[in-house]
Amino acid sequence: MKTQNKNIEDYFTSSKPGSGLDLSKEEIKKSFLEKLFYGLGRIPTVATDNDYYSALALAVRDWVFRQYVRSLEEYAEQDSRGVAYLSAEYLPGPHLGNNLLNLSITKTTREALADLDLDLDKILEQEVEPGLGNGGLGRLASCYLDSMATLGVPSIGYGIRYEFGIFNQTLKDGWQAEVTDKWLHYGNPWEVVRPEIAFEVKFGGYTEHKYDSNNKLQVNWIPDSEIRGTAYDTPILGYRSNGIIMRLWSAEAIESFDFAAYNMGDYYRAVEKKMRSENITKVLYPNDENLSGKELRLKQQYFFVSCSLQDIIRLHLLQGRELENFHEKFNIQLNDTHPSIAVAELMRILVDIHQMEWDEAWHVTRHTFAYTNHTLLPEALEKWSVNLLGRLLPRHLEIIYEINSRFLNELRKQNFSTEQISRMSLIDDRGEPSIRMAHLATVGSHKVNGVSALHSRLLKSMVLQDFAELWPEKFTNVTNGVAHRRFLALSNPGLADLITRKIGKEWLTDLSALRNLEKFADDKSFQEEWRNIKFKNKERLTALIEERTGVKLDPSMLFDIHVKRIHEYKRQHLKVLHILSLYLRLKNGKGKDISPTSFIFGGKAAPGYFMAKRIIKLITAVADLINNDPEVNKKLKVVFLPNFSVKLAQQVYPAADLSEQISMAGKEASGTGNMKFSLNGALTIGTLDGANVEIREEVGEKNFFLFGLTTEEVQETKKAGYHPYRIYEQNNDLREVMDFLISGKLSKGDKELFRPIYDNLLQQDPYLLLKDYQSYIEAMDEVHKTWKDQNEWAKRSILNVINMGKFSSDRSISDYCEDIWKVETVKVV
Ligand code: B1N
Repeated sequence: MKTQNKNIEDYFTSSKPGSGLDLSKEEIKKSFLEKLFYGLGRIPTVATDNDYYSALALAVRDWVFRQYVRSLEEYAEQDSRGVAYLSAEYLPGPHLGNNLLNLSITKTTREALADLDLDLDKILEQEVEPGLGNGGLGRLASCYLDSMATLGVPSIGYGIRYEFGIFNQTLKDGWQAEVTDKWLHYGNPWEVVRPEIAFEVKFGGYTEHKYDSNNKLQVNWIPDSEIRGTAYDTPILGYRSNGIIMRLWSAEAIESFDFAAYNMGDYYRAVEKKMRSENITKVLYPNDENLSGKELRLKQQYFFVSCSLQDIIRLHLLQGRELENFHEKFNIQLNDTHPSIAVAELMRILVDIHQMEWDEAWHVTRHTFAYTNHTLLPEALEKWSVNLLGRLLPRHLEIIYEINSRFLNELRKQNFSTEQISRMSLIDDRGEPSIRMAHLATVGSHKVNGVSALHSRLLKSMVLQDFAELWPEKFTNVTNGVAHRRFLALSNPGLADLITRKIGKEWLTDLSALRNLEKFADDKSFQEEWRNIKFKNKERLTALIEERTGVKLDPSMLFDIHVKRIHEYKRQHLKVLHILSLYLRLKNGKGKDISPTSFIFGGKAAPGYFMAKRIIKLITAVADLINNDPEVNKKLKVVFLPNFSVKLAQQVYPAADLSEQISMAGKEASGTGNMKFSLNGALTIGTLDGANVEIREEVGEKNFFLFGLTTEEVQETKKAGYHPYRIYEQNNDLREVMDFLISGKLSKGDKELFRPIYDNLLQQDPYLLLKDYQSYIEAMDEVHKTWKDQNEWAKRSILNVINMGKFSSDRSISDYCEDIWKVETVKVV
């Protein structure tokens, strides 16, 4: 089929496809029924809810692709510079509701289905979300795809199609139990497999070095295995606009059978080889910020990087371009160091395969990549042992050594000290030699950014200090943002509706337009409407929590919510200490000032993280104690909501009164939950960590409950020699709370169950819970006092929401476009 000089629309003679926006009820009904009958071969008498979901999803996918195809044409015409976003994780959340919103057909679809006696909400409920990420980092990648689509950034998101995503969390006797995720079990109507977009990826073996007839060194990599990666495309639609593709790679064996073995009758051995290759994309590593250093993880990283780079180069060459100007046409953003082997892989492709001179290839490479750092935690900084990397990727190891030797020579020329040179080297040879992936990513990129103002500052003064001194212009900040259409328009329809009634729809594409609500902040009737919406959201969450856990909350209580991955630095256990202090106050008859509160926790612990799992057990033990004690359970309720996910998050944030953002200062790179809570009208209690600092600046000091040490004070405290035991000795309330942990009252007399937490806090307390305890308690008392004035609370809630403009991922993506990618957006409507 010839497409040159012809618009896609010209192929449709009878009816033009137009856009997928604003479809009529009849069009929706017709497409839905066609998909149900002819797409799935189902009639209503036998159709299940999942059939209805699939039929609607398939119909919607057509309209989404329609928008995507129109964008493609536009992008091709403009010949614009493109972006490839490389991320080992994505957490898109359910697609259906968001796509309906972006096509502006939610209401019409609801009516179309009602005509057929079907309920849209029930159908939406069917969708199983792709849990292809651990937490904030994966969700951020999905927020960014949403904004890149909306703003019209010619882009593609590359990643891994894990067959099993993040485990499902259940509770057994109050402990986390992991259940395998099976998101593909009922099929996935959103993706399209592209068997013709498939690449081969090599592993292992050795290299041969030879000089060719021109005396040029030729390196040949002879691998010992090869695996094929096939593309699965999911269209991601922007708001009433463009679409882009999330392209995930799935591994398969090149030959389905090992024929030699098969012919000899060893059928099982033949199939085993196939299974081994397909292992690569089987399962997501469920660790966040604590890396496993496992061989399979490195294989996953290289596998998806290699497929993605081959694909990007294919696209570049397809357009008749030369590789010499690859970097002028493509930006590749590295989402943390997980895809950073790409630096060596691009060098290999340019030098070994396309015969480019090293210096030129290095110029292209360094101008192609940009690197986003997401963490300063030492245990999360990726390092691969030289031994392992050399065994799996022998040629890449040589290339990394070459990059390093040239880089260190530069430093020597510039008179860097031996100490500095060994600190900056890509190879850490203290102990078992390993590659510092953050250094590789930094050296191989033209820009390096942190994810909040504070984090970017700390990145420059700590982890990458030497590099920041060498290349100050390379370092920049892009504060994270969130997809406000998903996390406000879609998940909080009541609030979205009120906002739109007052100020129109502008905020959907420009979140800073929320400032137009300022004049209503003091308006009593507006405050009342605001409060009613929150109350309804809390009623809905209450029903969900009762259904899932059996615990019945009271929606008139303060909903104090702590949801995020369970990690010691995030200090869920500090929240527990506070709850126990309230409990003891009530028990001692000193609780009259306490505002009735429901404490809601959620979040997964890495399956091998001992302390995190014990913290979950502690929360559920405290919940059991308090919820079953009639002396306190009118004032306090505690619940752990299992299996926190994007889908659940969309129901949790809109129901929150108070957002817990209580990490030890200097540890949370940004946080994005903090933004989603504020966007939905929760007030924050938090430390000066990550993006909390900027949230507080935007919403105003008065509308944010601050406590705790600053990053600098944390550093000083540690430097001076920290002795948590002394704080314990001096603070009577704290001592009572701590001793309660090992009293056996939380654990049917078992005094040892929580001793690991107790001992850790009294002996090391690496995240300074005891040091921040008193300040946290005082800030919480202030929260309870403020809650008693419901008008004041509503006013502060309104001021939170209307000042969230900065935290839309649209703003973040605009920053990336201007500061890092230098791309212009191409809007298609
Ligand atoms: O990335 C988020 C930030 O908002 C959070 O503050 C930060 O903690 C989070 C290894 C990570 N940093 N590092 C990870 C995830 C998976 C993995 O295997 C590390 N996640 C973050 C978005 O910037």
